[in-house]
Amino acid sequence: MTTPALLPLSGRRLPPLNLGASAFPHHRATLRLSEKFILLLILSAFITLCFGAFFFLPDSSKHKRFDLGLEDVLIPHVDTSKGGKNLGGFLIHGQGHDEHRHREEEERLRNKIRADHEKALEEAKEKLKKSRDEIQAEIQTEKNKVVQELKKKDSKPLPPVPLPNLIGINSGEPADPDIRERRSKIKEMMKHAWDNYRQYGWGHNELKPIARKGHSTNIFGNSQMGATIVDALDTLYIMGLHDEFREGQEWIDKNLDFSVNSEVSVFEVNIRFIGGLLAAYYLSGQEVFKIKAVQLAGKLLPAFNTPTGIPWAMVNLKSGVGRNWGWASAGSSILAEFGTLHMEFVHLSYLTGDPVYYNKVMHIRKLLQKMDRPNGLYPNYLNPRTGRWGQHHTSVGGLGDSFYEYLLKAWLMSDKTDTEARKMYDDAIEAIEKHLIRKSNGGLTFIGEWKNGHLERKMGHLTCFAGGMFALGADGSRDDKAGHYLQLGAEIAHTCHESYDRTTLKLGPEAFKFDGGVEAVAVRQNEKYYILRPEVIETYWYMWRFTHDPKYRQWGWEAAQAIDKYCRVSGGFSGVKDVYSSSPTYDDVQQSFFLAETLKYLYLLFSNDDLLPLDNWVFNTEAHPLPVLHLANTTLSGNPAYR
Ligand code: DMJ
Repeated sequence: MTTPALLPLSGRRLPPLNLGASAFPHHRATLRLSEKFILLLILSAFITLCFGAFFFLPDSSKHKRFDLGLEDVLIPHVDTSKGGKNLGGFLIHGQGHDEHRHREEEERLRNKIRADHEKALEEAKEKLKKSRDEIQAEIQTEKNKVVQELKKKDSKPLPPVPLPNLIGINSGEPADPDIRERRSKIKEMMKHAWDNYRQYGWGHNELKPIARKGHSTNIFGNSQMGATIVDALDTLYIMGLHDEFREGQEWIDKNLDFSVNSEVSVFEVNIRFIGGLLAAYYLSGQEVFKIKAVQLAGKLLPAFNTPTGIPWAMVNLKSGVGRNWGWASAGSSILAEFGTLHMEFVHLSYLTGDPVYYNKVMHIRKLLQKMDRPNGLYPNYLNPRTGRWGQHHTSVGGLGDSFYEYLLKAWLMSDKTDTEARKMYDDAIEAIEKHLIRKSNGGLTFIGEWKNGHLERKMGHLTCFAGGMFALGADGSRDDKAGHYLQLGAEIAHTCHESYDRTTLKLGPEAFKFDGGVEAVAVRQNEKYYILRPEVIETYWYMWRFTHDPKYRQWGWEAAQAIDKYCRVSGGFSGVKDVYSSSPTYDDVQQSFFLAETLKYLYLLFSNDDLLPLDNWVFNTEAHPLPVLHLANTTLSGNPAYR
């Protein structure tokens, strides 16, 4: 707008109107502007008049507009021949015009409303004739439609990322016919576990193989997220069970939905679901797995909204509200839970180009680095509000285990460039060896737990994974102690084998003691169970890969036979309550980690080393293989280790 200079407000007087522009050529532009100003005044007076007329229309006219609907009166039109007033292309009818037409119009509308009501009544009557189930099914269909719409919105394409070199994803057939036969047997066991889950527990998290129905535990909240499907996918893939893999993929594509009002364990969902989906993505290249993993990760992020950034143990997937386990020391988060996110979160940042995941786990690492550590050990409990340790319990088994595992694996996964993680691992292992590892009177090396100021001479089944970890970390160890750590791995493998061998069923108990004349045997009744856990077989497999000592295959085969003999039922595989009893009772749960880990490690034990070679793949704590990221030419935002 050019008018301000012409307005009196500017303090300048308007020049006199000059009709002959040529008389004062230097005023030509000003005079034209003055004319425009007058025209503008006339036009605005006219518009004001028209608006006045519009607002002062008689009331009855307004009522008609209400009755008939605005569009019936404001009709785009320019024809004023019937007495209407033309305002900017809209024709407004005056009072008294077309009374007859209005009445007809009203009548038509009333009839339409009546007909609509009758139709709605008819439909309601029809609905009432339907059964409760039919009505619920219809409601569900509507809900599904809404969910599908939301899913479409969520499924934004992710940026293309160069895939790491994926080596050895479908070979490994051993030449030895005996080993081949053992491998086939493991595959058959997988098929039995899967087929029964497929038949009786499909879509549920786990299976009750005796009751032949779905099962779940509090780690999955009250959700039905098909944990077994997601956890089993990569095992199916490497075993060449492609039809089953596709079934799983289809279920995930159509049904796996994370907008559920359910409070889940952040750790379990990360290692089983995100780890499982990422591994399935890398192995198969199917985008759906990557998309689901990223969607799910987004649902876990609110768990990090604590005063320290140490995440809550649980988060409600819908509301994002987090909290800790009631049993954890003074409202603490658990070391093995918040310390077992690194691998998956780094891969998420790599695949999405979004540093948010990477930043969350690096923040945890930095915070832990700054803390005092009693005897150089990391206690199991840390309060996410205060940033202080809870009870000074330390364990390489439950509550602590996979934190140490992920320090080592962060280094391996970064193509050995994340030296900060390696240093933290080396420091921690030195402290563990000094304070927690002992030899029993009978010469068995065991890893105890630090509790209430003394060493408890008890080892958990969970702790047996450490044999494999020591062997995996041998190469690259400080002061070139590779031989020492491989030996330590072998000793732990031996002790854990003893814990199996000293039972009636040749299956390991949940925890075993080295005290009061007892060696590698469970004493308490509530520690005698075996729930299809993988840790001992996991260690056999790592030891086999690094030593090729045939005893590890032999020990693995003993365990596989014992599982097939004592845990197999017609509806799948079940845990047993007492490994020292010749007539054990079942716990009636087929754990999802049996398919993800136990059977996968057994299968790998009887495969050649070129199936998922350890130079190229790092297994997360749920045995989901993730490729080593060779990021020499790429960067992962903000990670100095990857520059
Ligand atoms: C698995 O879910 C994982 O290995 C986890 O780290 C702890 N152990 C269970 C199976 O025993």
